[in-house]
Parts: sequence; structure tokens; C-alpha cells
Amino acid sequence: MTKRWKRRPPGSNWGAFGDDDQLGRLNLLTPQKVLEAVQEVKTGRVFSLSLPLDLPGGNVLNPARFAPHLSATQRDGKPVFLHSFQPDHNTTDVACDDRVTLCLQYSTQWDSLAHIGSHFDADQDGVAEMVFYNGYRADTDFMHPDASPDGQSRAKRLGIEHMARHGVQGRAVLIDLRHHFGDARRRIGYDDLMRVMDADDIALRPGDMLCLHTGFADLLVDMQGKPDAARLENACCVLDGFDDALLRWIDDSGIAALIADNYAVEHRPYSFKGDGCSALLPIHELCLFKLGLHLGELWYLSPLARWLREHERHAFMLTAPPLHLPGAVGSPLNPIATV
Ligand code: UVW
Repeated sequence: MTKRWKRRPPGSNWGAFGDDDQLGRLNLLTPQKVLEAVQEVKTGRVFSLSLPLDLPGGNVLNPARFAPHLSATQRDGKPVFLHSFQPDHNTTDVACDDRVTLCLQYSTQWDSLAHIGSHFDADQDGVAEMVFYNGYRADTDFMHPDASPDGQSRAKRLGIEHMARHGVQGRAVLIDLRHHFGDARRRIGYDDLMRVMDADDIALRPGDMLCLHTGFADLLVDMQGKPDAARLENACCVLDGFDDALLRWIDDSGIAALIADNYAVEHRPYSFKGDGCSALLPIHELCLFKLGLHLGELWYLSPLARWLREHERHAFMLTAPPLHLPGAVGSPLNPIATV
């Protein structure tokens, strides 16, 4: 396939991993990185980094996303739940069988590279089109629900299945912003991040996955499914997407994935910058659209952060595959840290 663009966005790496690449920076998760991760396993202890998927609870964080709805499958019009297969024939089996309606980005999640694109003139015809990482286009590479006979939507390219097939395992590093800045809302720019990394003597290597601990998911756990919107809007660290030095650092650091325990990694809602057309979510734009860098959100990092600090460590092995659900633009997951 020849490349899909004539002009790539400034600061993007389109083409760096091949014209047809759909993995982006996950290409940096090589067998070598898995071996490096294994070196970080000293005790064999594991941490589950997922919230229960019915948290945050309600839909105050995002009005379009609802808590999962579980129900039983049906057989002959009856729920298969506490179901006796053949009550008249002296069989002993009792069965439960269920299904779920699940907003894939409701709780602990990966954003695939199909999650956020941009209006950008990649084909240089003078008109901005909807385009995604590596030049994949809305008109040919996505199925809009209005254009599908049964109302389904689908990313025909860049869906979460590429991440699932590659597998997600490697060395990860946790930066404990909560320890340094507490639970009040603070926009973290390059200077803050460098100060914390210096203070905690954190060295990142190319191909590492970076986890930012802010304490936000811990607050959600404390709120027990009844999130306090006013409190959460002003809670915990978020990255400052309008700090150009921070954006440059994210690129230069060579990280393979960027993960946080807060709602969107970066601060939101933003107001427009006021100097022309710009992205509302600049870190999403940089990572998903320009660099092919997957974002993890609402991970539950607090117990791991505590343990790492107690043991004067910051690196661990991370195993974090998404669901293998072809065409999905995001996925819940149960990431595992091994220390
Ligand atoms: C949006 O809400 C657009 O995305 P995310 O969940 O990645 O912040």
C-alpha cells in the first residue's frame, strides 16, 4: 500500500512504523522489552490495576457513558438463570448464563488509535477531511452507524483488535504525582513532571509504558458508585495539554503507552485556546492522532503506587491486553502489574 497522506500533521510520526501501520508506539513493545520487564520481577507479587467495571457509577463523568447492564440470556423465552436444564428428567444441572451492555470506555480502559482523529487536510486538496493516525480516513476506514443496515458502528482500521493481537506486555514505570501534589486539581506541565522525576530518581527507557498515579480512581472507589461531580472536577493532577514543552517531552521520551488513573489523562473540559482552530484535547490529539500512542484511563494505581514507594521502586512488569473485540474503538481491561 502506498502512503495515505501527502502532508502529515506537524509533530507527527506517520510512516515511521510503515505506511500501513496500525499499532503506533506499541511497535516498541518488543521481545527485548518483555525481557527487560522480567528483570523487574523480584517478588512475584501481582496487583490488579482495574476498577470494578461498574465504577465510577452513574454518568456524571461522561453523560454518554452508562454503567454496565447485566442480564440473563434467554432460551425458549425464559431467562437462563438459576435454570434447570430438564427438570422433568431428573437432571441435576443448574445453569446461569449472562450478557452485558457495556460502554467500553466507562471504567478502566484503553483508548485505541480509532478513538480520536482530527479535521486535517492530509491529501492536500485544500479541504480538511476527518483523518486518523497514519492517514486512515473516516470515509473509507470507518463504518458510521447511519450508513450500516443494522445501526452498527465499527473502526475498519485502527480498532482495538490490533492491540489485542500484538499483546501488551513490557516494562512500565509509575510516576507518583499524588505523593507530591496531593488530591487538589493541578495541571501538570513539563516543569512539575521533571521535578517529580528528579526527586524520585526516575529513569524512563524508550519503549517503557508510563503510568501516572494521581489518586483520582482511589477517590472514585471511596465514593462507592455515587460520584460527587463537583469534588471530582477539582480533584487530582491532570496533564496540561497546552504546555508545549510537555507535549515535546511525551514524544521525545519514546514511551510505548501513556496511562493514568484519572478520567482523561489530561485536564478537561478545556476552553478553546483562542488563537485559531485547535484541539480541545491536545494530549489525545498528540498521542492518538499524531504519534500512535495508546492512552489508558481510569486505571486503579493506588495500591501499586503505595507498594512501590514503600519498596523504593518505580519499575515493574505490566501485562495489559484489551478485549479482542474487532472494530471497537476502546476496551475495558484488567491490567496486571508484577513486581
Ligand atoms: C473522550 O471523552 C472524548 O474521551 P476519553 O474517555 O478518552 O477522555
